[in-house]
Amino acid sequence: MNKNELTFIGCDCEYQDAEFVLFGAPFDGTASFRPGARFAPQAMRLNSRDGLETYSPYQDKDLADIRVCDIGDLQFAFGNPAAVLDIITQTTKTIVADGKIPVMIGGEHLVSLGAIRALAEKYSDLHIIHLDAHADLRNEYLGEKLSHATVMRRIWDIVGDGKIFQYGIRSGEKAELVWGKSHIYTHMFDCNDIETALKKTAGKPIYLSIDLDVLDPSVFSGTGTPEAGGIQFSDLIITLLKMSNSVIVGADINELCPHYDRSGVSTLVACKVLRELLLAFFP
Ligand SMILES: [Mn+2]
Repeated sequence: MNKNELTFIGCDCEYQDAEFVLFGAPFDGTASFRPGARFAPQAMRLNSRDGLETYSPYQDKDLADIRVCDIGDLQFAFGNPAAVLDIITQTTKTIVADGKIPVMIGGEHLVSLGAIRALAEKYSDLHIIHLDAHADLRNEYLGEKLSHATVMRRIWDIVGDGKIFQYGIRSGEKAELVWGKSHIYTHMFDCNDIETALKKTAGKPIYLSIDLDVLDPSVFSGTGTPEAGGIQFSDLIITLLKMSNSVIVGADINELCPHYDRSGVSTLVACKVLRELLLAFFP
């Protein structure tokens, strides 16, 4: 008999042996429209056990052959985004100091800021590749500087001009998109032209942040702020595979809200994206 331990499928390596460390950041405290992303990490673990193979036919690789330790969800006191971010930063620092690559399951998109704060401390030349329907470049949103709608602007505060490459963007206010033109690289509507980012980030440390609402709502409806006109699942996989030679030093996927898709398909889509992400960056 063994004790019951729920990890994402194939991610049950011991911590000291792991190359990747997976953790959940179940926070959705700044969600402005539909909350629920806090339920994503556990829903993904549970659904991955019965609904996902460890083997990827896209990459001919298997999660069983790579060393990933799922350390579970971080524990947050809700209601204080700054304190939540501190916990994510400290956890990420520990993982990085131990020579491992952090992979985070959100949560809402603000959680990316916590991980990037830690990685930018270690990598002064950190670049960001950001897949999303939303630009997330507002300086403040409803009076708040820390928000899912401001997260890329806060990340820009840290990394500065020319370091952020965003793809799939199809929503934002005019002012933030105009601001973006002189500070970051934005490719609207799809992930074609990812090669531009790959050329400019070649050999540089990259943090990859995937807001799953970059996918079309017909593929992925279980999210807080769905935006029509998104990319297909195959586009996302092709984009990940094109990045497989990049120096990825950390990654996250965020904004799955399992309860808005009663079919459960969105949760399984998120599971599959995570599997392909983990396998794409294993040498
Ligand atoms: Mn988004």
